[in-house]
Amino acid sequence: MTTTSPDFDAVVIGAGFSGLHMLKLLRDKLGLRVRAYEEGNTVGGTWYWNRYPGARCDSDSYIYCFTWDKQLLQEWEWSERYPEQPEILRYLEHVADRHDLKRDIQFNTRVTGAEFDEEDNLWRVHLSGGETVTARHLITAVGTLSATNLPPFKGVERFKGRWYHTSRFPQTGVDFTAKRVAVIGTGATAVQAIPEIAQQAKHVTVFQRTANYCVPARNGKVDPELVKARKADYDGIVKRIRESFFGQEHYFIPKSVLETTPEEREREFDRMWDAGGFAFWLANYQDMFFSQEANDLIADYLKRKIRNTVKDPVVAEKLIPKGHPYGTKRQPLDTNYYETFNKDNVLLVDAATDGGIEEITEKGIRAGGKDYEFDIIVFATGFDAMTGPLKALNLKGRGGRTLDEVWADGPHTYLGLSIAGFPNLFTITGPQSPSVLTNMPVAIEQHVEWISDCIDHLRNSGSTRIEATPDAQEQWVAHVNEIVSMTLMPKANSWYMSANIAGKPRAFLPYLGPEGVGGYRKKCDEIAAKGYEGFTLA
Ligand code: N01
Repeated sequence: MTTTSPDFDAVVIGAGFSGLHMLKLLRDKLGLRVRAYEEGNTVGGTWYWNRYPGARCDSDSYIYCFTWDKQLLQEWEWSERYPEQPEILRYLEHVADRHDLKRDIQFNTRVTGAEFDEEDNLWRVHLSGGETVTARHLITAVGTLSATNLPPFKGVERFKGRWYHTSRFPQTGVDFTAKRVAVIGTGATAVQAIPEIAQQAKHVTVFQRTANYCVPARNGKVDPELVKARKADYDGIVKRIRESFFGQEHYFIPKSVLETTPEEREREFDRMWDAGGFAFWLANYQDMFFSQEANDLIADYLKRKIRNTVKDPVVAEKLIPKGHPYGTKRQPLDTNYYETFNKDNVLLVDAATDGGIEEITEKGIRAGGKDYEFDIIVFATGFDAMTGPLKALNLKGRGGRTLDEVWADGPHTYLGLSIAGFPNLFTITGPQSPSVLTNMPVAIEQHVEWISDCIDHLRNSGSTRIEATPDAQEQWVAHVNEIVSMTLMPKANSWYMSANIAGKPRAFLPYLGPEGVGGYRKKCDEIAAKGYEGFTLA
């Protein structure tokens, strides 16, 4: 083994929330030589790419931000409870400028491949410009929902109008005025976009494959007194969200819904419904995710809400989810979603009752044997979640093994941040970590801090290599799967279960630990304290 000095101590891939924070810690805290590569022309990641109408965060803004810049927590003023994409992008630009991060980020540069050099213990990283750089550590900050899923609909190339995927909207926006628009999909993205598009367009047709349970976001200005109180309590807030289950100030009702009277639970449901946001999903009765009977009671309330809101009973029935328990798919937050289907210019085409999409034609879409004509088609068809962005990097670990090979039956990771056979690689919010089941910045900060501490430890102990052991990894995979099998989550054909992509092996992608991201943090800290148990250091 030689000890060739790499170009960089670390290469970070991506300049969204996670890449910016990783760069900051490694460069400014550890004093390392770090370079970040970013495909976009500026920082932002998810918030750079997702520019569709209505794009905004679904977590409350006071906790959807970095907590490591305490002064910025005091200074920054969010305009709303759930700010829109441009505002979040402005925030990330501000963070990058304030900490002078851009000088170490190379924009408009995609990582096209990387292989681990076993001789020199470093990664050779290939860039879209043709350059190759070397780094001791390779850290992926590529996001969890960044590999666009454009299903292989027959005939897309024939369509004479314009089409867009929500995750790749043009920077100049799209003018829907006087246009006949199709939206394919009814996930969290479509639920945000459809009401906005319907306000502009001449006509909107929504193609629904699976109906979703939506709850109101209740966006708006936040009471200045509450803003003030939160700013005064940030130390407490940060401690609470870090130790919490979901990285939010939401806590389950410590009771079975089956033990409540109809009046009592109706009161609680109304309270959560009125509060808006994720309360209904993440602060409901504790057996909601475990007992079908409990779940049915909660789902019934939401079904009533849909029937009460949507005027046409036939449309309402189409919008009522049939095949999966409530909460087992990501909760979409809505602003006038159900109300939008009361508009004269909105039509719902439901795969189950009207027939699914057969093909894209020159003039529009054929579904259920019927032709629909459009000027614009919007694909709100989601992502190849979690494993997709990592596989797209074309990484080669020891022996030239690829992620396609080692993940042929679904992801295998240790703690969701390391992969056996891929030394010196860290995956921020990787598969089998809490990631998407939390308020993302909380999960990101936990991973970034842990990785930074780990690299510091390696440096101090003179190690040039760290790798998860296959045993520790397989125990982690078994643990992830055991926990989720105790819940109702596997009953849904969700992207959490890898079920949204044809041919993707069915596997639960995130980690739903018994104590959520708070418990996971403790577990990761214990592993570090035991000298990085489950890893080999050399
Ligand atoms: O994607 P999705 P998304 N034919 O996969 C349908 C996050 N997010 O972009 O349910 C017909 O949820 C698909 O149907 P089905 C959030 O974590 C965050 O909406 O698979 N339809 C579904 O209706 C979210 O969960 C925020 O049967 C097809 C839709 O397309 C994640 O991003 C805001 C199809 C895709 O829904 C992804 O949400 C928005 C096909 N072949 C989103 N393929 C924030 O708060 C797919 N569909 C920051």
